[in-house]
Amino acid sequence: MKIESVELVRVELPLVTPFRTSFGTQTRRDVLLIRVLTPEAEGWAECVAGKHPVYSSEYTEGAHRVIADELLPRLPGDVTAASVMPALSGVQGHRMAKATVETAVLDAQLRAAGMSLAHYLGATQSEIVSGVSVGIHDSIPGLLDTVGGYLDAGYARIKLKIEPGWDVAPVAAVRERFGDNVALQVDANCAYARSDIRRLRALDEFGLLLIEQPLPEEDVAGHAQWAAAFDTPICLDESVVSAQAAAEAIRLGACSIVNIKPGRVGGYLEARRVHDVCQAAGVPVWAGGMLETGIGRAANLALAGLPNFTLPSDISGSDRYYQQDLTEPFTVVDGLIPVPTGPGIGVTPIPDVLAELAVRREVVRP
Ligand code: SMG
Ligand code: MG
Repeated sequence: MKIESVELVRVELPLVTPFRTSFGTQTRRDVLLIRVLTPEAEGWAECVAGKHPVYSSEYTEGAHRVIADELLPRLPGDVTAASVMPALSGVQGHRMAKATVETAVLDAQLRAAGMSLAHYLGATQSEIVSGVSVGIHDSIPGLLDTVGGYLDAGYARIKLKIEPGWDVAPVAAVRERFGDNVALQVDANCAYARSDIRRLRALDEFGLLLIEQPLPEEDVAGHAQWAAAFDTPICLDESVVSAQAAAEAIRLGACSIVNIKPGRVGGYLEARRVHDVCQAAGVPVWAGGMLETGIGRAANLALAGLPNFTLPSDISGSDRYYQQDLTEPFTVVDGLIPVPTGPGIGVTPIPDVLAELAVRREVVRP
């Protein structure tokens, strides 16, 4: 395909409620979308970088500039999704930015071919089990109200964000109020040190599905120590930046479950390789989330349809984060969300909504 132009669109979206993690509190998203125009079709993608470089070193404004100034100029005149990453290999890091470019090209390519992303990736599941990520709260009663609301809304799994000082007590309170049958897991976003092991081992008595990324991103060996000491499975998120990183973490015994985020690993093609590596090793996976709008959510649903996605994913309904999504909203029914079936990612931004909410648009001609 020949790319005629690429539009970078920035959208400011308020969250329906503040989302607090061990990195801080988020009240809005600074979203970067890109739209690739080819003679055959257009392609859309969402960059998952946050407004500030706290989850990873990438952030929206930086991704915007690196895409416009460094990545798009390196694309070949005749491009396919498979040729994007090799063309960008001279740029170090910036996986979220690279993933955005690859996904938009892939979306255009699949729309032109009339094929869904789910079919292209090899999805075998037509709906996915929806979990919800619950931020750190100011009080236990407030947390219990929030969790109760999500259970009433039908979510099939609850993930509690934890940090030192907010870990065993909230888990104990949720178990006490809602019982042992609720599928429950925790995510520390790297907030602990190896020396916290004795304190956090108290979580073992609550029958959690998993403990996600307790230690820093680089501390794969520490995760291996913890995995050997805990009864609860250790799951990695931030540490798994590629299929190779996944293979090595598994080989070292650092995790027995992997959270797959396409932005973090540099795109859907690499995300599928992470899936395959884990599947071959007998390690189940689930799809992580980065508070995506419908554009990113749709693509994540396609990936989560692959056969080794056997645990509930962080793919919630649009209304978990946004009063007005950029696409037709995704809704959870009986704990499930359908995988889109239309060509490409299967959705596009609603033009009027995008026109109203876009705060900046830049057109680049490679
Ligand atoms: O999209 O529902 C979602 C967000 C799920 O908790 C979630 N994501 O580490 O897994 C994670 C976090 C990262 C985003 S907050 C910095
Ligand atoms: Mg996580």
